[in-house]
This record gives sequence, C-alpha cells and structure tokens, in this order.
Amino acid sequence: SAAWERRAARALIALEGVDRAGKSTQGRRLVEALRAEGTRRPHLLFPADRTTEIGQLISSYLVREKNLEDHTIHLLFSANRWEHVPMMKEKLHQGVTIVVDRYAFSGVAFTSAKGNFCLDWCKQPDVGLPKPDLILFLQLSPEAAAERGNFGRERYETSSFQEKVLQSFYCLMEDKTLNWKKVDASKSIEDLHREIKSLAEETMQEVQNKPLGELWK
Ligand code: T5A
Ligand code: NA
Repeated sequence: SAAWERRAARALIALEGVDRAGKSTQGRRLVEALRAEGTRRPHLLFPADRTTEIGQLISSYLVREKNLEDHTIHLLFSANRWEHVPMMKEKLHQGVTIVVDRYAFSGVAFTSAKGNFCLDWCKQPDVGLPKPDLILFLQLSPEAAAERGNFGRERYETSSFQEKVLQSFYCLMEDKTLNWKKVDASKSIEDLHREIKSLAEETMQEVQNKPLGELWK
C-alpha cells in the first residue's frame, strides 16, 4: 500500500555514462560497500541484462552477430528494462536499495545519437519506469574511454559515436526534475568510489520517507 511504501527506506540509484566510464566497476564497489556497512540486501541490477531471451537478442546485436532495425533494438532495450520492473518494485517496497548499471537514459542517449530520432520518441517506451532517486553521471571524455580495456569490440564503440552519445546525455541532464550528479570518472577507482558512496548515502537518507516516483511522468 502507499502508506507502507512511504515507510520503507529505499533508494533507486542509476549509474550512467559513455562506454568504459567505469559504471560496472563502481556499481559492484558501491553495493559491496553498502552491504559491508549493514545496509539491508542492497541489489545490483543490469537492465542491459543479457541473460533473458530479450537480453540475448540484444547481446547478439551488440556483438554484430545479428542486425536489427534501429527502432526495434531501441524497443528491445526498453522491454529489457520493463521485464525487471515487477522485481524492482517488490524490492524497493521492501526497503531494498537498488543500484542499476545503466537505465533509460542510456536507451535514449544511444538511439538519439544515431540521428533521425527525436528525443521524445526515444523517451516514450520508458515513461513510467521507477524513477531513480539519484542518477550518477560518470563523466569521461570519449578519448580517455577509448584507452581503457577492450574498447572497440562492440557495435557502438567508436569515439565519434560516443561523442554524440555524450551530447545526448547532456540534453537529458537539462531536466531538473531529475537528480543528476556529475562525477569525474577520470579519477582513480578508489577516489571515485568514495565520492559515489557518499552521494549514494546522502540520497538514501533523503529518500527514506518519500514514495517511489515514475520516470518522465
Ligand atoms: N545500450 C545500453 C543502448 O544502446 N541502449 C540501452 O538502453 C542500454 C541499456 C552495452 C551497450 O549497449 C548500449 C550501450 C553500450 O554500448 P553495457 O552492457 O552496459 O551496454 O556495456 P558494457 O560494455 O558492459 O560496459 P561499458 O563499456 O559501458 O563499461 P563500464 O561499465 O562503464 O566500465 P567498466 O567498469 O567495465 O570499466 C571498463 C574498463 O576500465 C577500467 C576497468 O578496469 C575496465 O578495464 N576502469 C578504470 N580505469 C582507470 N580508472 C578508473 N577509474 C577506472 N574504472 C574502470
Ligand atoms: Na558495464
């Protein structure tokens, strides 16, 4: 019920950024640290989850085994998020904090970077998803990202495309109804972790009694 929802202490925290910014590294570190400090069952989630049937289609697209039309892949990424929503809501209602490694913002930023897509069309399939209480944007230049491990293997991993993705993210960050926090992802893993952990804990304190919102509604 709504009253129960308000009582539960929980936060939904999204990690965003260009490819290789360090989202997965930081997501793992954050969840481990929260767990070590006694936060109840913090949960790490990849809504680019390649294990479901939809996720396997996405994966074969990303590694160029399969070609999919641009609208189709966009909707599949969104569907891959929606298939996690019942579980996410259940956990959030139980007061469990969830850290998501990419979210709807990646969906919009990558598709709109292809050109010929309006931002509004790109956002529509994700309207109504659980609204993140905090979106951490790991800021890294596409040049610096390209120097990191394994860059260039997958479909979107070229510096020119990543530069367009970055511009799309900047457009999305203009939305002041969302709690975006930019962090400098060129820092060491450890320094970045400390900064992210403190921002996450601040948010977890703030959202304790607030009901869960709906994205872009
Ligand atoms: N996509 C995704 C869409 O088009 N639409 C969508 O809706 C979604 C959700 C795959 C692709 O799909 C696109 C975006 C992507 O192109 P993914 O599975 O999330 O999405 O991507 P991955 O390939 O798994 O992850 P990334 O490439 O984005 O990398 P991360 O997670 O940002 O970086 P991470 O932590 O794996 O680190 C990369 C390397 O850098 C090192 C790490 O050790 C690792 O080698 N590193 C650092 N080095 C120096 N300093 C630091 N601070 C470092 N942090 C990490
Ligand atoms: Na990742």
